[in-house]
Amino acid sequence: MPKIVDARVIVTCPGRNFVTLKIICDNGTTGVGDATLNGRELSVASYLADHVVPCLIGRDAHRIEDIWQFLYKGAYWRRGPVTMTAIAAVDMALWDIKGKIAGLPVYQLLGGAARESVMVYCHANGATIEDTIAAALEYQSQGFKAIRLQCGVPGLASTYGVSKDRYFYEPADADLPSESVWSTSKYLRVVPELFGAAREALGWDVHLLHDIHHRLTPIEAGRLGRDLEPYRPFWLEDATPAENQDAFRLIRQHTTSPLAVGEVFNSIWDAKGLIENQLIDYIRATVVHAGGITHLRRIAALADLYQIRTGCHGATDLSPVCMAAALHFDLSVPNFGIQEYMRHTDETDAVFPHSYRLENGTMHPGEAPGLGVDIDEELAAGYDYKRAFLPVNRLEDGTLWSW
Ligand code: GCO
Ligand code: MG
Repeated sequence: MPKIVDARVIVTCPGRNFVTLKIICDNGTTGVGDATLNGRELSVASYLADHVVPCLIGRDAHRIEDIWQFLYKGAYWRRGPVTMTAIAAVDMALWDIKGKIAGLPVYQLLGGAARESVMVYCHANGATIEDTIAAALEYQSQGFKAIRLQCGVPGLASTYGVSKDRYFYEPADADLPSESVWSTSKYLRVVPELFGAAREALGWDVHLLHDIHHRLTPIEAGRLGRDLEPYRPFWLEDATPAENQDAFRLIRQHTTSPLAVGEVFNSIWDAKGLIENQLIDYIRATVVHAGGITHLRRIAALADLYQIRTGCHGATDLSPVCMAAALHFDLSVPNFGIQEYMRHTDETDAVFPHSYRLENGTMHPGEAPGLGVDIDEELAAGYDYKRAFLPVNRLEDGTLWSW
């Protein structure tokens, strides 16, 4: 058996913070797992180093399921983003090790390719509708088959999804949380206009997506969904906060626009009601925040019973290690829908050399054994952790709102 003899938690900031777990076996095989929780990075690093790593030493690295159950049930305190991100990092690293020992890419261990490659969506955003459409046209000409559209809201200084940089989107931008101002009524006017202009400019052969980012009430989301129906959106994401899964019933009663939820979910229990009651169409949970490949497969299997498809979160705060793991999962899962793609900076890509590739709007994890991604520890050591918070949101009268 490959015995775990060491595990290191590596914190690095090549443009943004990433936490990586590297597990080392007695036969020299190593595996990596992403443990990044945006804005709360050091809590996962401590959870791993202080409470998980000591329990891993001496274990058989092949026993992925048993180690998962040990860390989940054995902690007594179940679930939560910090715990589940830490478990995910261990799980990813163990799949990486198993693949390397087998001499196979992880997707082969998960049942093999269920498709040739996976469709991704990219991000077109701009301060105005015109800027957003111009960016979308550029992505369409590069071969992307699915594009997320976000634009500035007239009358608001800034809004979610619109970056200062044309190519890189980084919301965790301040040493203490910056504050944005939000107006639902102003926002609800601009989105149908954006989608109308987009269909005119881009035609009907490209999928168009939009992220509401938890800001509407259920009835407001029902209204927006209905207003967008003529433009056939691929999905509306995070229409309303999902702590109350029943809230989505109200949205469903008012619109046939497809709904996607779950990037902040960390276990199957967050999604169970939404899935079993068919209140959503796409589940956005991903490897790093939902307990690793092992647990995400369980969520996908439940979703498959209800014709709900996957749409894994893939923003820049998910490291290339998570991206690699997500692509192995995507390629092999029967009910794959779409994968989010946001480019990492060159500095990040250099710290995490990888075999996955992007071509013509689709991605493939590559054929390297394991996950096909590594961390260059020497390079990583040159980038010190930098505290960075996500923004908070307030209504125009100062009331704190979901960001
Ligand atoms: C998305 C997400 C991100 C999140 C970010 C928070 O759909 O990609 O909403 O933009 O805001 O991942 O850390
Ligand atoms: Mg989102």
